[in-house]
Amino acid sequence: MYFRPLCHSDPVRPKGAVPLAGGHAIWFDRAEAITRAGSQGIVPVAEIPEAVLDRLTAPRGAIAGVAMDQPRLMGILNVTPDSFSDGGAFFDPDHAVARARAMVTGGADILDIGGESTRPGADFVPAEAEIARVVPVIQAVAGLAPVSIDTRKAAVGQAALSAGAQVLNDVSALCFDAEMAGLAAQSGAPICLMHAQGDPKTMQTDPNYENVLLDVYDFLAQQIDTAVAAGVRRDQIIVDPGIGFGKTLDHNLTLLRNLSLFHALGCPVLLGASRKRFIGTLGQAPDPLARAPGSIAIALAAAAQGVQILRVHDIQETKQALRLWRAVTT
Ligand code: HH2
Repeated sequence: MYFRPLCHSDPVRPKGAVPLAGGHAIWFDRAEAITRAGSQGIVPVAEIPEAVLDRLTAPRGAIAGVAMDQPRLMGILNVTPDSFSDGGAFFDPDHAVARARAMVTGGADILDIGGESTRPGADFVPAEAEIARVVPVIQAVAGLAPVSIDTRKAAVGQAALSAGAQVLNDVSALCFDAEMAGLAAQSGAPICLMHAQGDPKTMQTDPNYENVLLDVYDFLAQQIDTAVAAGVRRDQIIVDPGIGFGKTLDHNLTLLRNLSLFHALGCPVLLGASRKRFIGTLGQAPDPLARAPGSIAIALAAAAQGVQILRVHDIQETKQALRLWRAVTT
C-alpha cells in the first residue's frame, strides 16, 4: 500500500494535522491509499502505518548547507552547445559565470551546472569533454552558492567535486555509471537520484509503464536502497521523478498531480519541469524561451505539494512568484 498525503497550506489547521516533511507551510490530515489495483480511498493520518508517517513528517536534513524547510531554487546552468532551451547561450565560460552571478543575485540557492545535454535525442559527450566544459565554470562560481554537478559520469562528478561542487545530480540514478554510488559514499556529497526510462537518445520513442506513478516510486525506492548499501547516507539523498525523461504528456501530468506521494521516500524531492516540452504543448508556447509563465505555474503547484527543490531556468521570476505564494499561504 502507498500513501499520498493530501496537502494543504491553509493557515488554519484541523486537530490532528501533521506537517509535511517538517516544513513550515504544508500540512495534511488525510492521505490517499493506493495499490496497483487503484485508489483505495482516503484515510485519516491515524490509519497511516507509523513507519510511513514518520517518513512523511520528519524534517529533512540540510543539503549542502541549504535548509529543506521551504521550497528552494536550483538555478540551471547548461555549459553545452545543444541544450533544448539555452543551448550555446552559456557555452562560453565568461557568459556562464555571468549567468551564475545573475541567478544567485536573483535568488538561486544552488547552481546546477551541466556539460552534457540530456534532452531527448541528445548526443553522448565523452567524460573528458564534459570535464573541460564544466570545471572552469565551477571553479569560478563555487564561492557564490553551493554547486551541483549535473552528470551521469563518476569521473565528471569527481572532477567537479575537486573543483568545488558539493552536490551530485545523476539523471540516471546510478544506472549509467556503477562508480557513481561509490563516489557519493566516499565523498559524502549529497546525490540526486532521478528517474529516467531509457537513454536520452531514444527515451521518447515509446515510453510505457504498468503504472507510471508507482513504477517511478518503486524505482526510486530501489535506487535509494542501492545508494545506502554502497554507503551513502539516506539523509543525503534527493529524489526526482524525472519529468520528460521517457514520459508522455499523460505520464508527466500523472506524476505532477501526485508529487506528494514521493515524500513517503523520506528524502527531499526535486522537480525539474522548467521550460520542458509539455509546458510548450499545454501552454501553447512553441518557443522554450517563452515558457516561463507555464514553468512558474508548475513550480507553484509543486511547492503546494511540498517539493523542496525546484530546478528552474527563470530564477528571478520564480523567486518572485514563490515570495507571493508564501505571503498568502503562511
Ligand atoms: N532535467 C534536465 C537535466 N537535468 N536533473 C534533474 N535532477 N531533474 C531534471 O528534471 C533534469 C535534470 C533537462 O533539462 P535542461 O538541463 O534544461 O536541458 P538539457 O538536458 O538539454 O541540457
